[in-house]
Amino acid sequence: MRSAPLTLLLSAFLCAAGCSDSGDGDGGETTGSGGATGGTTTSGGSTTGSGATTGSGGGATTGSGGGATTGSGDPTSATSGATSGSGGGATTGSGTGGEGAGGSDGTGGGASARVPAASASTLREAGEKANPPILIGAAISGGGLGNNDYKRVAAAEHNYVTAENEMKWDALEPSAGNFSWGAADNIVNWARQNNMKVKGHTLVWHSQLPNWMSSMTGKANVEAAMRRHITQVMGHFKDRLDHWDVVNEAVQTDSDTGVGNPRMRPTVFYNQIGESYIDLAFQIAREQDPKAKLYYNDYSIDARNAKVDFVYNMIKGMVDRGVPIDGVGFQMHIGPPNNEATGADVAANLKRFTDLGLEVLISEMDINRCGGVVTAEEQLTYYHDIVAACFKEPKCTAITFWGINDGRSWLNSWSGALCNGQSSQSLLFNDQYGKKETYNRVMNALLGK
Ligand code: 9MR
Repeated sequence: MRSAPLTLLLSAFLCAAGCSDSGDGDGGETTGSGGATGGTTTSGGSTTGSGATTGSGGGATTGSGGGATTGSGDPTSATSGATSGSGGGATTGSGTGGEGAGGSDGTGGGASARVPAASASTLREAGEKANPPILIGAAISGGGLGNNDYKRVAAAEHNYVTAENEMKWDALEPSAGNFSWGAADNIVNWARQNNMKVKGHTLVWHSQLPNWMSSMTGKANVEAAMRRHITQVMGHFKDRLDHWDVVNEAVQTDSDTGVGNPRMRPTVFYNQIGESYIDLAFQIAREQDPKAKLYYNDYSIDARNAKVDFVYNMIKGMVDRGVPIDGVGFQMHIGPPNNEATGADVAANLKRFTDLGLEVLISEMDINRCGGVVTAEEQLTYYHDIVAACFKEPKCTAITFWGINDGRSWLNSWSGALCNGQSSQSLLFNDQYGKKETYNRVMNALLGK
């Protein structure tokens, strides 16, 4: 693992993970905005919240899921009845696929190891035939869905979708109390037509937060606005989504590589409510859906560093207090501007969190080649070993890649990623939607090779 150059550290510090979306000219994609210091998106609206509901915390406990079933091994069907309770989980399996024990979005129950499929012709098939199954996801953009090749590859290879930008606060509630569902509905409906499960991303985050919200003052106002947003958004998608990133990137360090002075990020939520905003967000989400999987999601908690230690203590505190959290998403943005992690690093980190009784997910994986920080050979090794680390852990329930093809990667156009307009070469498919060697390494890992 190489250390990040000073320029990288500086630029990373100035812009927390993710500032811009490259797209490739199809239009229709949200441009990024906002960084660690708060959103810069334009939107009107009042600065005070309104329309709050009252209510008390949910307080549901976590529960280890699992429990699904025999049958097709299709995670989208296996998940539907298996969100709570314990148990489930195969300890062995034939590896021929289709047995489906354990449930794809359960934690694998008592499974001690995941058994790979004997063969598969797509990533999705490899995930569905594994025992227990594992969801194979991609970040999907509205612009991408305007391209037939993109749609074909996305649906053939994945069974899990995260909207890249369309379900963020600025997209869904651009002005106070006024919600805009169209772009998000398009992605969710397309996913469901293709038997893909969707994870809502993301309910509470400092970035891509409209100005009316990021500039709000007063604890009661911010609590009320947060409650309204979570309630309305989860309510709108209630019959279609039961996975949610509830709080995203609540912790920061001096470098976006996860090194130096870990601390709570000073967002409008933290500044006005205090650290308890995180518990509150999960409690509100649990009130909306007693069965949904509720996740905390963050970047640069993949390597062994100060940030993951801090996040571990934060999450352990939540579990100890009975806060209704089901799992933790490791974004897995490897290379500039974020951390570099080996398979062994990732395995060790996943284990710490599963030992708390939680699921873990790889939630936004890409490996950036820009700036010469990660070599071609290192990238292939990381792709294989990191995916294998998740696959081998039955409580690692999903692996999502942050995009489909290199040309559309968010990394290409963000200065912190050192690409200067060049391709980040960070994903599994090239610009003609052909499979790259990175794809082969991921497939090998999913087949236990
Ligand atoms: O890929 C997203 C990009 O198009 C946006 O401009 C950017 C804005 O912050 O957000 C990107 O996605 C981020 C995700 O929502 C949260 N984790 C970091 C991701 C990459 O920046």
